[in-house]
Amino acid sequence: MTLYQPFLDDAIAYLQSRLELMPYPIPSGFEYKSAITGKGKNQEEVVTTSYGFCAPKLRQIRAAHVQGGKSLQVLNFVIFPDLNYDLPFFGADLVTLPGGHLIALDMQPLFRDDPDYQAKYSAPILPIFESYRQHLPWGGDFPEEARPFFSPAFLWTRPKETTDVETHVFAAFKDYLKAYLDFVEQAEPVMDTQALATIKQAQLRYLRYRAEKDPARGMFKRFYGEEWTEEYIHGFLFDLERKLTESVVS
Ligand code: DBV
Repeated sequence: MTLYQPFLDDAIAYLQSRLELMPYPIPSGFEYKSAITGKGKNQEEVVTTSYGFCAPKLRQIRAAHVQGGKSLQVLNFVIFPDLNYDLPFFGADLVTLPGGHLIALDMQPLFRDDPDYQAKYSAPILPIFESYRQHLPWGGDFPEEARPFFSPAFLWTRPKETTDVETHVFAAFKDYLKAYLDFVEQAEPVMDTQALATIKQAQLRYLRYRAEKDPARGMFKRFYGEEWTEEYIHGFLFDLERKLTESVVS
């Protein structure tokens, strides 16, 4: 059992208990990818597995799980709502590298600075956020340009101890996911043409930023090569632009 496997198992079981999950297609060759890294005694197999679902109101629920031994474990888990809902994105970036743990957990807003939007989708999360602050303090250095994509309830932390990940981070992950599904349950479709156009622009802004700045790009290129990596990023991890071009989503 690796560090983030329980997170993944719990999340999928929980989603299944509350939503009508259906499979989301994963391009062939991307469900499972393995490579050997390092030399001699330091050789290690790095395996990346992908998971994809959709559900009513949710265009894509997807996870990438990287397992490369004790000091390389990553779970990146994102939920992209349908374009006719004003729902935020659920975003979890759970990263363990030789340098330590790095945790990002948030309901990433479509409209960061809109007070009504904040009242609807950030304020209800603040009590959860506050309840973890003592054990999971602010993680410090953070790319300034990423700020517009995170809410005031952004849990960003670098736990020193693995037990903090197994306990507090796991609990926070479950609380955030539950709160997200509560939002989903309550969400009503947006009908207004102007509002729909604004949502689409916000989704594309987010998606382009994430695809362009994906912090895992370097790692994936080293393990699996450039071609595989770019196809994985644009064809699966952040695929909205492709899907719009194929006009599968309107
Ligand atoms: N991050 C991803 C995906 C990953 C992934 C799809 C599948 O978006 C992993 C894998 N994140 C990952 C790895 C690192 C980070 C770091 C491997 C370490 C990179 C390294 O140190 O080499 C939140 N993730 C980070 C960082 C941030 C985030 C802020 C620190 C990197 C830095 O300082 O530049 N999540 C990340 C982010 C957004 C988000 C920037 C933007 C909207 O949702």
